[in-house]
Amino acid sequence: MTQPAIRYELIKTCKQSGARLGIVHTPHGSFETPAFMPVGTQATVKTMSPEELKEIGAGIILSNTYHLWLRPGNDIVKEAGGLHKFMNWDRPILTDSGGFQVFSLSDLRKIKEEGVYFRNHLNGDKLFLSPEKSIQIQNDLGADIIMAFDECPPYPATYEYMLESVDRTTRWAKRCKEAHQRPEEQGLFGIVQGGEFEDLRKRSAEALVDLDLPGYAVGGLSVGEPKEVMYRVLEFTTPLLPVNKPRYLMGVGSPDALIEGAIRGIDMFDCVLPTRIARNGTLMTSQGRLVIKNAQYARDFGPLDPNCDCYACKNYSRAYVRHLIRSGEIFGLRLTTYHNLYFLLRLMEKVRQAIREDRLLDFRNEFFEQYGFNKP
Ligand code: PRF
Ligand code: ZN
Repeated sequence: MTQPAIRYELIKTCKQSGARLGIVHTPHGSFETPAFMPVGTQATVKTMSPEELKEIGAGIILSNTYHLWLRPGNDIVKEAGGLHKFMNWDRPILTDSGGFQVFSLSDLRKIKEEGVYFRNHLNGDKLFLSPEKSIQIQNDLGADIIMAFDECPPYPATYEYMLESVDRTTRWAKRCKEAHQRPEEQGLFGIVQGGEFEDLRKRSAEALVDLDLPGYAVGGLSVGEPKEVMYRVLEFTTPLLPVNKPRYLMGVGSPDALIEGAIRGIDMFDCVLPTRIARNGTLMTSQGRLVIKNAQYARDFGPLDPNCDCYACKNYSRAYVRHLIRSGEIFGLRLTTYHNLYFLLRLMEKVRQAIREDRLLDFRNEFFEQYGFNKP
């Protein structure tokens, strides 16, 4: 009897909120949940070495099927011995299926039952991606967790369109499961769609749960809807998912949404937000967002965040980092990225500690007070 690639261990549920403390076990080791996954689209988390990612406590990172398929090509990554060896990262990796990237990066796309026809966003070539093709690429890349090929419709979408789309995504998920060649080494997660519609989320979740996949994602959120809509969808969607499997909220990474997602039973998150805003000079700090280019920091010789003990905050001032970012210096991008990821990974540690102590709602209220958010 072979072991499944992915196993979720539920440690405890927060008595105050219902949030879950757990451990996800993978062929490349385990990570604690709720977890934030830094995004390494091109097999690198921009500006960060794998050693630095380990130093700040990243337990798992995400990469993208679509980008690595186009460049350098999944055949080359496979020849290198897989994504872990190729990029020198020996902890867990999750790859997104390419569905979402096709929808966000490529215009002129045509969705058909067999898959999606579109143009390469780099050179305009005609391309086709299908459930079978996405899984074959993800089998070549060799991540610990791979994602079903889904459609992420825009917000808002009509009920009629969403119904058609949800059923297609379900049929695609079945094809993904059938195409998957390495279920003992890679866990295939299903993606629940259905937009803001409760009955469609239920229809999607029930059909995917029937496939008995090792984990489930909630997709189609953080696509422009108000935060309150996202929270409400999570409230009626996570109870539809198995308690003994991890739940992943795709593309969400703002501090408030990470906490609210954990409160609603989410275990995994990913987002380019911390790394992307870092590169345009926006810092996530204990007092809220800070735009380092602003003139008010020109003579501020204090740390980026007075409540942070990361490498950047311990050694460099706001005035210096402001200068680096304004001058387009690469070291500035490294420092702001390092700090933002450190900030979010520490936040997730605090969330896990608060669950351990049955006080996640209290923690949410204290954090929002400091960060300057309004409670939903
Ligand atoms: N599907 C996939 N990837 C995603 C999403 C989705 O719905 C989202 C939605 N925020 C982010 N990334 N496959
Ligand atoms: Zn810092």
